[in-house]
Amino acid sequence: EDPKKLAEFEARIARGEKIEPKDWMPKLYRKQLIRMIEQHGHSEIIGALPEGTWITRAPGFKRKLALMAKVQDEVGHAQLLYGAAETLGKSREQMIQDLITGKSKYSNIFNYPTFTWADSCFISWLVDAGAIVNQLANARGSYGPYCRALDRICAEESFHLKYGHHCVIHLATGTPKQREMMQEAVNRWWAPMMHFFGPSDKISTHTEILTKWKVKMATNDECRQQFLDMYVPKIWELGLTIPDENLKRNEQTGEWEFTEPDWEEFKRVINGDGPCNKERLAVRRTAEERGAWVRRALASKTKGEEYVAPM
Ligand code: BYC
Repeated sequence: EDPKKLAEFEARIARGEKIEPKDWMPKLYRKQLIRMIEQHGHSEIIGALPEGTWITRAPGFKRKLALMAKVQDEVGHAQLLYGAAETLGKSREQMIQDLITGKSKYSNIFNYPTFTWADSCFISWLVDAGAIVNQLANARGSYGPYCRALDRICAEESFHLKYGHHCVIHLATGTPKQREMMQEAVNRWWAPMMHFFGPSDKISTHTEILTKWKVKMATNDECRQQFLDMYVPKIWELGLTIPDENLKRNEQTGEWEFTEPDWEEFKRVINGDGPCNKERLAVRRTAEERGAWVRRALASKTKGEEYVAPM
C-alpha cells in the first residue's frame, strides 16, 4: 500500500470520518469488510430458518403475525447488508454462491435446532439482544454504508426484542409445563449464545486490525460482557436458571465470570459440522434453484424480452 495514502486514510478514521465506497481504502480494509458484512448478511438469511419453521405452529394468531413480520424483517436485513457489501465490489450472486457452497461462514447459532416454540422465543429475545449489542456498537464504525445499514437494522431489532421478551415472559410465568419448556430452551441455547460473540479476544484473529480501523467498535469479549450485564439479571428475574454454575458477577472488577466456552465445538460448528449445517444450506440451495426462473424472468424483462415461466 502507498504509505502516504494509508496515513491519510488512518488520519480520517482517527478524526471519526466515515469512509465511503469511492474513497481510497487499503485492500485489507476492503477484504475484511466484505468478509464481515457478507457473513452478517448470510446470518440474517440463515437466521430466518430456525424461527421461520415456527410460523405455521405459532401459538395463536397474534404470535403468528408478529413472528411472520419478524422473520420477514430478518430477510430484509440481509438485503440491506448485501447492498452494503456490494459497494465494496463483490456481487450479490457471488455472495449467495459462496454461502450455498459453504465457502462463506454465517453465525454459529443458527446451526442448532428449534425443537419447541420456546426455542424460537429464546432466539427472538436473546439472540436478537446479542445481535443488538454488537450492532449498536458497530453502527458507530468507519464504513458509511455498513453503519447506515446497521442503524436501520437496529431500529427494527428493537421491536423484535420486545416481541421476544414478551414471549419469554409469557412462558416463564405460565403453567409449570410452559416454565419447564422455557427452562429447557435456555439450557439448550446457552452454550451457542456464549459462542455467538466470537472467540475470546486472546484467540480472535481479526479483532486487532478491525478495531484499529474502527470496523469493530467493541471486541468479542466486551460484547459478551455487555450482554451478560444487561440480560442475566433479566433472565434470573423470571425465575429461570442459567446452565453454568460458575456464572457470577465479580463485584470487585464488575466483570462476569463464567466457564470457558468450548471453542472446539465452536470451531466444528462454524466450519460446517454442527447439528443443522447441512439442513440449513440444503434449504438455501433449494430456494436458489427454485427461484432461478424468477431471476431469469426479471433479467430478460429488463432486456425487453418475453419470458415464459416453466409449467
Ligand atoms: N459464528 O477473528 P474473529 C441475527 C469466525 S444475525 C460464525 O473474532 P471477527 C439474527 C470469524 O468469522 C446477526 N463464525 O472474527 C438473524 C472468523 O472466521 P474467518 C449476526 C464466527 O470477524 C435472524 C473466526 O471465527 N451478527 O442476529 O473479528 C434471526 C475468528 O473470529 C463467529 C453478525 O453477524 C460466529 N458467532 O468477529 C435472529 C455480526 N464468531 O472469517 C437473529 C457481524 C467468529 O476468518 N459480525 N466467527 O474464517 C461481527 O461482528 C464479527 O464478524 C464477529 C466475529 C463478532 C461475529
